Amino acid sequence: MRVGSDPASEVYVRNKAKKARELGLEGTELIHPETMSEAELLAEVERLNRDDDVDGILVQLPLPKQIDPMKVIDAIDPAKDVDGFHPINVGMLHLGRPSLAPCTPAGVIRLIESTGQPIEGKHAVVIGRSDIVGKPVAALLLQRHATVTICHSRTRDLAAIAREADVLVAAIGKARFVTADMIKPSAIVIDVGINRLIVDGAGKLAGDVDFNAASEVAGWITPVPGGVGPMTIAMLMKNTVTAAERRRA
Ligand code: L34
Repeated sequence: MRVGSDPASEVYVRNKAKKARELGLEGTELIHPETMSEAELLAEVERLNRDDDVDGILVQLPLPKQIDPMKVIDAIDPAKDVDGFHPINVGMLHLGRPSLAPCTPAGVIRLIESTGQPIEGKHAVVIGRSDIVGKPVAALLLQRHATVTICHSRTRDLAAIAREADVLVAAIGKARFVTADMIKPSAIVIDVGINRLIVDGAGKLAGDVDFNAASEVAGWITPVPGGVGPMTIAMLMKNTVTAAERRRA
C-alpha cells in the first residue's frame, strides 16, 4: 500500500507489485491520496487484516507527516506483516525465533551467503543503526555467529573499524561515504544505500560505497542499482509465500 506520491516509493511499490504478478501472487497496488488521515489508513489496515483472501500487507514508508508510522505498523496483523516491522516480529527476530524477517536485511544475508564464504567467526561491521536495516542486519549476522560491530554517526574512528571488517554492510544513506581506503582487501561489501544524485543535470543512483574504487580492493561487492534493491523485493515475495503457507497450515 502506498500513501501519497513520493517518487522513489512510486518506483519501489510498482516494482514490488510487478514482481508479485509475474510470480502469480496477485499483488495489488493500493494507492491513497497524500491527504489521507491516520484514522483512514488505520481503518484500511483493519479491513485488510480481516480480509481472508489477503496474506500479506505492506505499507510503504515514508508516510505523509500527518500519519504516525509506528501506529500503522502496530495495527498490521503480525501474521500478515510481510515487512517484518511489527514489534512481535522484531522481537522474534532478535530472539532468533523463526518469523517474518525484514526484507532488506534478509536480502543482505542472502547476498553474503551467495559468496559461498562462511559467516561464522567473521568480523562483520554494520555502518548504520536504523530499525529497518542496521539493527536487524546485525541481529541476523549475530545469529549466524559473526562477531558484529555496529557503527553510527557518533562512532569514533569509523574508518579504522571498517577496515577490520571481513563483511562490511553500508547502510548510512550518504552517497559514496565508504571509500576504498576503508575496505579490508578481499572483504565482502554489501551496499544498502540508494542515493539520488544529480550528475551533469541528470538523475543518477549512487550507493553508500564508492563502487569503482572499492571494487579494486573488495573480494565481493554489490552494485547500486541492481544489488540490495532487487533482493529486497525477492525476500518480500518469499515472506509473502511463507505468510500464506502459515495462515493455511
Ligand atoms: N514498508 N517501506 C516498507 N518496506 C520496505 O521494504 C521499504 N523499502 C525501503 C523504502 N521503504 C520501504 C523498500 O522496499 C527501500 N526499498 C526498496 C525497494 C526496491 C528497490 C529499492 C529500495 C529497487 O527496486 N531498487 C532498484 C532501483 C530502483 C530505482 O531505479 O530507483 C535497484 O536496482 O536497486
